[in-house]
Amino acid sequence: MLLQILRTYLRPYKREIGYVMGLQLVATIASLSLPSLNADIIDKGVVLGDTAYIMRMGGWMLGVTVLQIACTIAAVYLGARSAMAFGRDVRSGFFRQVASFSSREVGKFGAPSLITRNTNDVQQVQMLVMLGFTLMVSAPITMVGGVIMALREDVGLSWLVAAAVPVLVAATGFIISRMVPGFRRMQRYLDDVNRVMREQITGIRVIRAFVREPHESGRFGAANDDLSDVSIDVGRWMSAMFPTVMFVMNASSVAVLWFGGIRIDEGLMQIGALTAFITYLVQILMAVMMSTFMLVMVPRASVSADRIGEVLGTSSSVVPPEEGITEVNTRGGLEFREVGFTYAGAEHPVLCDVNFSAAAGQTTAIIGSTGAGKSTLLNLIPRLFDVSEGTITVDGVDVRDFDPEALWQRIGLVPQKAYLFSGTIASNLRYGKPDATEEEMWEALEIAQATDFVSAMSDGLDSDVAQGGTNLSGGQRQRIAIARAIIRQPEVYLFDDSFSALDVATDARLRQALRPVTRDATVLIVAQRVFTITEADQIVVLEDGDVVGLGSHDELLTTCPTYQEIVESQLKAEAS
Ligand code: DUT
Ligand code: MG
Repeated sequence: MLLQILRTYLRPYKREIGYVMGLQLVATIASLSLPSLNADIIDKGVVLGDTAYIMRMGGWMLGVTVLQIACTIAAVYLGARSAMAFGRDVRSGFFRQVASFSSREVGKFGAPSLITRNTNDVQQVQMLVMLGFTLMVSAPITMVGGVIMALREDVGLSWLVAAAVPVLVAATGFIISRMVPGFRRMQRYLDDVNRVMREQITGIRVIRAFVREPHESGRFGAANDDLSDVSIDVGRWMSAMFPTVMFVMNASSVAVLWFGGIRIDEGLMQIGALTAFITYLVQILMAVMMSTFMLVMVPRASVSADRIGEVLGTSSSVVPPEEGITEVNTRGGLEFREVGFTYAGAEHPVLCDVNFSAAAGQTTAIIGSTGAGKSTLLNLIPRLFDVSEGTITVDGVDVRDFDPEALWQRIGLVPQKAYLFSGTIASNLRYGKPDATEEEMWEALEIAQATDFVSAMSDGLDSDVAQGGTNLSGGQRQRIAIARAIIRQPEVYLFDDSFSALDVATDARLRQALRPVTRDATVLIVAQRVFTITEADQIVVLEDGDVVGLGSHDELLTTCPTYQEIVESQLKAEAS
């Protein structure tokens, strides 16, 4: 999965990557040639007292150093830019994918997880890419080239390289292998901390109301402690890393000096060659260490890549048609034909064999106990989910054959949980109709019985709305959501329990005001209160996903026991 993501998202940056590799190559070769030049200066210049040679070679070294610095700066700059661009592309691809998801797929991953995946996990992969740009070329060349150059200086000491490299690999490998499981757990605990925190922020009112703060603090504390324990554990091993590496490097330098000294005494080696040999050994060991370090990041990034790939590989269960229908001349209302629906992963269907039709100009009410499937039924019409069986038609056309835009244009949905976006009252209403004028907005608010409180707000239509509409009351939010649907003047109105947060008098007034607006439209009302729907043209009674009654209020009172029960229970509640 990691490879696949890298291949897909790095492809546009092929040319930049080529430049980076080229620049790194030049820089690495330059840095490999420096110790050897230095050795020449010492052995052929300093020892023989040849000042002209020293100046000439010194000039060379200066030139090579400047070249190396310039190439490294350019490579790092280009590499960082490509890696960041890579991250940006993955995030935007991820975002587009999630935007195409239906509620089913969003529910499968969960919002917090989707957010972590698109931020933290992408960053993990991006870091690997960045490190890869720096090391991919320089590390292997330094290792191989360093060995060759060191051998050129002196073959007699080569066994020291052969001894030092495995020692360093074993030491760093051991330390890193202790850290990897810690990294994994860290990621998981980080998720826990995020989750608990998120839950508490969302549920802060409930927590206060039930005096659960000590309990919740404890819960957060536990998750937080777990995270810090693991981090400390990892940190301990991490702190052992640097001394170990330094120890191996210095010990091998001492060994080179020791054995090299003996060889110089015997006249087998020159002083310059010895200094160059030490520098090459350090360069090789550095490259080995960095490569081991990069190898650690691979499993971590690969876990993250899997998590990203899972989302990128999930296609929406609601697929828009290739060539959707945009224009329909007839106004045929709404029809459910043998509709069945099962939530993903659920054993039992939520809706079975639902049949009814609602003509234009008719009001259809849906009533049923909690969990009967009313919201589900409504959500199937704008294709928040797709039916498992049967068909739903709007204007005689299967909703799955509509162009999504055209379908949504016909529908005004007021969801059970009214969601408003951060912005102003006006910006929220414009979600319903982007070019709505002020007059249209006030008109819609008037019908939705929202004029009073909106005009009482300090800035009227331009008053601020917080994210999710949390600075408004539940009933106020509902009324804005209703106005948002009305302003659109759709053919099909879907009210999901939209009057429940309104007091009885406002409810009645609102329905009164709605009547002229919805004269030619198909209206579906989900309601809890029987009196809200007594005047409906037809009432669908749902019980556990089955339609157990269909007819007007009076008909159902005589034919449908479930409906009788609902009515009786509400009358009793009113009387008491
Ligand atoms: N359900 C799921 N997954 C969901 C939503 C609902 O499994 O994402 C189940 C829970 C419930 C059934 O579907 O048993 C019907 O839910 P729905 O929200 O349609 O019920 P409702 O009639 O709208 O209930 P309420 O009156 O509480 O709004
Ligand atoms: Mg519901």
